[in-house]
Amino acid sequence: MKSRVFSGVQPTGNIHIGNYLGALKNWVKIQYDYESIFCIVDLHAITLYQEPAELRSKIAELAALFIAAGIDPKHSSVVVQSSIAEHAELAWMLTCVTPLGWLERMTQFKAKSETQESIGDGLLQYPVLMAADILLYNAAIVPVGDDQAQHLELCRDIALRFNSLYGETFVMPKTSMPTVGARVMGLDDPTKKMSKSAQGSGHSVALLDPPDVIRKKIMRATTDSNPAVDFETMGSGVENLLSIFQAFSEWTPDQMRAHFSGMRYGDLKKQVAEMVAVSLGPIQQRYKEITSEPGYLNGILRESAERVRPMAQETVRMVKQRMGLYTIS
Ligand code: AQP
Repeated sequence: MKSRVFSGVQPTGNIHIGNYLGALKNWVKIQYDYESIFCIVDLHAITLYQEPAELRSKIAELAALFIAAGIDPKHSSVVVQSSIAEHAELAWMLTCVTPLGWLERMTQFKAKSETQESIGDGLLQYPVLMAADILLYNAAIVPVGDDQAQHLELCRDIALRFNSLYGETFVMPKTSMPTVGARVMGLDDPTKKMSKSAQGSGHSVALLDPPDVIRKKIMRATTDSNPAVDFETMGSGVENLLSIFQAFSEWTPDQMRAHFSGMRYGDLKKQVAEMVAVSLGPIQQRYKEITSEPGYLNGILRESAERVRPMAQETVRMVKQRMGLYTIS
C-alpha cells in the first residue's frame, strides 16, 4: 500500500504565487508517488471571521484551482475539510492532550492575534486542528511552505505525546518543502512573506490575475539601489524576484547566474513577469473550463469525501477505543 500525503490551503483571500510555489506545485509533482489527499481547510478559515457567502464561493474557487493547477482528481482526493466531521472530532481529542504552553508559543498565533481586537479560541487551537487533519489520515508526508514548519513540529509533538499516553497510534509525518519557493516574499515589502491577508494591491500576484495585472505588479516590485543584478550584493527584493523566476522555470543556480548577472532591473522584472504570466496561463485556461462545467466540481468533492471518509472513521474509532471513550458496538 502506498503511504499517504496530506496538505491543505485555507479558502481565504486570493490564492497567490507563494501558495502555488510553496505548496501546490509540489503537490502536483509528488501526487502519483502517494495516496494523495488535498484539502480545502474551511474550518481553519473560520478561526477569523469570514463573510459566509464569500467563504462559500472561495471554497469552490479553491477546489477548481487545485484541479486547474494539475491535481488529478481521478488519482488524488480533493476534500472540503468540513465535509468530514472526523477532522473536528479528532481535533477535540488531540486538544485534550496538548499543553496550553505549546500553543501559546506558536509564532503564527502571536502574529495573527496582534492584528485582532478580540481573539477567538479557534485561533489558538488552529495548529491542533492542523495536527488532526494530518494524523486523521496517518499521512507520512506533508508538503507545505516554510511558514508551516513550526506547526508541523507541533503536530509531531502532539502525535508523540498521544502515542506515549495511549500506545503507538500515529505515524510521524515528515515535512516536505521545495528547495526554491518555500518562502516567497511580498513584492511591495520583501521582508514579509507573501500573504493572502496582506493589504495593498502590489503585494502579491494571484493565480487568477490577468497577464497585464501580473506585469504591472512585478514592474512595481521593490528592489534596491543597485542598477543591475549582482549575485554577491543583491538585496532581498531582487533575490525574491530571482527565486520566483527560478521556482517557475526550474533553472539550475548556474543557469540563473549565467543569464541574470549584470541584467538591469527593468529587464529582470520584464523577464520575471513574462515567466509568471506564461506559467499561469494554462492554469487560468483550465480554471475557466472547470468552472464552466455545471456539476463537475461538486461531483469530484462528493466522490473524494466518500473515498476518504472510511479512513477518517477508522482513525477516530481507534483513537476513541485507545482513550477509553464509548463506542457503540
Ligand atoms: N509566501 C509563501 N511562500 C511559500 N509558501 C507559502 N504558503 C503560504 N504563503 C506562502 C503555503 O501555502 C500553503 C497554504 O497556505 P494557507 O492558506 O493555509 O496558509 P497561510 O500561510 O495562512 O497563507 P497566507 O497566504 O499567508 O494567508 P494568510 O494571509 O491568511 O496568513 C501552506 O503550505 C503555506 O505554507
